[in-house]
Amino acid sequence: LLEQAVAALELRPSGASYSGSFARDWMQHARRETIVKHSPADDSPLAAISLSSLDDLQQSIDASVEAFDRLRSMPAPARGGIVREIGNQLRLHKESLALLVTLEAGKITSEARGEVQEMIDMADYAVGLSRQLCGLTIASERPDHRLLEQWHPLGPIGVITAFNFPVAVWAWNAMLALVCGDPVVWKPSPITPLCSIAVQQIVAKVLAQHDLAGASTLALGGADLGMKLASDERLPLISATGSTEMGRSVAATVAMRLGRSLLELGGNNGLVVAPSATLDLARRAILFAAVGTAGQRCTSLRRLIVHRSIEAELVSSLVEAYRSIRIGNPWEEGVLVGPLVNQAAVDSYLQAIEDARREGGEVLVGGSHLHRPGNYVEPTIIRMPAQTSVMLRETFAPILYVVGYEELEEAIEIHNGVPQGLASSIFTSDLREAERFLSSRGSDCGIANVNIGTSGAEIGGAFGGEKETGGGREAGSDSWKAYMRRQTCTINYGTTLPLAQGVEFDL
Ligand code: UN1
Repeated sequence: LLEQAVAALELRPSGASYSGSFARDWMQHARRETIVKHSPADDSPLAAISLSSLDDLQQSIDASVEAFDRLRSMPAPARGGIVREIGNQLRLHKESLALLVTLEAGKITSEARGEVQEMIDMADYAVGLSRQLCGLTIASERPDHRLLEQWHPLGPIGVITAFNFPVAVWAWNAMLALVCGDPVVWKPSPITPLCSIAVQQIVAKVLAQHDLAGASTLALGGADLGMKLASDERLPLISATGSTEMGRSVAATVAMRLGRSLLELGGNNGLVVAPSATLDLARRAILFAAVGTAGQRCTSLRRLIVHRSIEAELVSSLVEAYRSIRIGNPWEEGVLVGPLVNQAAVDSYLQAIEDARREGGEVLVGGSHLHRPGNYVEPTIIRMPAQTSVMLRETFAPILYVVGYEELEEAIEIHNGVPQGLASSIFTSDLREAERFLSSRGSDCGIANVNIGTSGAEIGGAFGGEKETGGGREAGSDSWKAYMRRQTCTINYGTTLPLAQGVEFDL
């Protein structure tokens, strides 16, 4: 499978580079630190990867600064034309890219394809957007004056992404940044280097054809590289996706130089099931949200808050469904749950289960690490006596905690009673309950759904969350504004000079 993807994506060492140092041959740098990437599915070695040095990062940033001047001078729809070409290339390579996502991140085939589709969707969205980067014209209080705002490219953007969406989250940022006129310096998770190299190769080829090689550069490495990126004053915006801990240090570093950061950090998502819910629908939505991607989405469902009158029925149907889930090699047909990404993830899964038990939790199904090559664990449901401390933290694994409630007010209080605020859902057929959940006194999350699960958002909406999730918004709606600078302009086309607020200042 790897051979197939490597051949299609031209990842094999060749000694040739497309243009400049940005589509460099990642596997042939003896002087650089090399890591061997193993597949989470069966521990087999996938590739040896050279990491970028701090010097490499400097070169990338230098190149992006240089490319910025050319990119910002192009009309936005022309930039959209380039993004269209990138989107077409991604379409062409969809299967191979999905294969890499499966091999490297352990996603099942359908979800890996979905992730690549998310990139393609973002490209299409950005192409349309390139003709709609609109500013307002505002009524001026002065005669013969025009007041307006316009949006200009911001500058080179630093993009830090996580292993769990190794390519889609890059696209959320890069596709918008490029149509907005901003080059991208990408620091992906070192856990998924092949996915990022593949995408970079594809993008670099297209950009090189437009003499824009520096508009997309890649720096492969760990936190030291990320912090260096965050501290660079030439990057007016750092967009970072990952743990709350990572976000805190990135935000502090960027704030010290008064740069902007766009943060998409931990989620700890809850779903309320009310008595009037269609239980079969709820069961299926819960299954995908809690078990999909082996619980490693930032939108994964972690807390089920269910009305006591239907708790027994819903929970027993879930337990039954969990028992029949196929766990295994993510590329095998019929498998719904692939591996966790690494041993550390398995350890935190086991630790959370132990903590939950200590806090009075009862494991209803699952709870074990499967002892075979790869990092496989059983999807787990734990009934908790109340929302105890283990439920306040995000454990990136398929663990679903269940608590009961009597009144909707109580359910909302439990729901909002965690430090994170990304995605939320309610299942109900009661209009009042649904609207109450979506109201200003309802869910405190950036995403609030009715009768669908917490995960699997479309790219058309703005994606992100509140509180410890970091407040950033990416992908659709007006998220593009974060990648541009707003300029307010006042034009006097008269022959007098009236001052605002009626101030008089004449000799
Ligand atoms: C993430 O887990 O970092 O809404 C992003 C979803 C996906 C994106 C998740 N479209 O689940």
